[in-house]
Amino acid sequence: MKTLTKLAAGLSLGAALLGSTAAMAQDDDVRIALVVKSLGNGFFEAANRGAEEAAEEIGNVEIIYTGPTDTTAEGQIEVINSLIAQQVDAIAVSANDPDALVPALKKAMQRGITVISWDSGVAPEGREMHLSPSSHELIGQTIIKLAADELPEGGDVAVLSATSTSTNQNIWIEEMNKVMDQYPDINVVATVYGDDLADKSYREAQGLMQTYPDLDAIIAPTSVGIVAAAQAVADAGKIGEVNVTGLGLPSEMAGAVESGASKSFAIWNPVDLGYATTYLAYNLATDQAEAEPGAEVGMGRMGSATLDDNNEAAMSEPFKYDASNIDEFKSVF
Ligand code: RAM
Repeated sequence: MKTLTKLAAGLSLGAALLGSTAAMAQDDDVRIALVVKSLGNGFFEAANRGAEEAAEEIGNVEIIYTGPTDTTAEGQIEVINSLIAQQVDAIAVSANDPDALVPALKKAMQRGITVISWDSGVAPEGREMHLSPSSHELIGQTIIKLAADELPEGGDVAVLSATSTSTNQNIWIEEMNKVMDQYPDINVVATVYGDDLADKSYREAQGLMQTYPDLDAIIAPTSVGIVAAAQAVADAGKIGEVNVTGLGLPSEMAGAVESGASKSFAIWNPVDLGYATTYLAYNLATDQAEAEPGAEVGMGRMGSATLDDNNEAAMSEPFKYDASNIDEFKSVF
């Protein structure tokens, strides 16, 4: 009897689930999952604001903002598998690793889910297209120039990156290294990884200052690392000795600019990036565009992305922030 009741309960639950799936399938909302490197990162939260703005503009889009709690590929694979099970229409991922996500993303594409990467890319076989915030070369050149401009006599600089497998940071550092011959008096003494975790980034910055007592600058091409490094410099009493620069959000870096721990840094608009990504995912998922070399895919108020031979496009240029303009932007993103 008990078993029968359980069975009946199970059946009606099954029917309810089926019912709700059917209801969802009838729903014509396009469900776009914005998979971020990790939750709790202000950069991605700003991108999500842009995604929501695009969703509202388009009308029939639901944004599922999701990601692991730490910046691992394993965490993202779990998230992607659950999105496949939920039969979302599109996955737009900022990857913690260019290769590790490919099998899960291929599975998603085989099930008819549109897959794109943005911010931090996945290998071409794991996505239909990739949207970079800006040209890789330009970002690499920008981060070293920001440091070098404050060191007219030259000096020692170190890089505090995100994770060692992060696609975007690795490309930017590679591009930076390509132009180091333009800065013969600047030495890059080390590259360390704070994994986009505030506490680990802080400890790595402390470690750099201990190992290299004459360090002149820390370049952190990550919005998490740059804030942590500026805090470590301030706490070590090294404001004026070690300049922290790289990529950060004006809202999170205003204190560091005010204290002098950071003379300047750069970033593109993360709200626009999330907005543009949402339009791309929507246009591909609804077959209004196809991801192929030369294609122009609409990005709403951001114009359109023209895909290169690798189905990649870049959004805009990084913008420099310092004491002259930080107040104006700190409330924007
Ligand atoms: C962190 C992330 C992100 C990167 C920014 C600049 O938030 O690593 O991928 O684009 O920094």
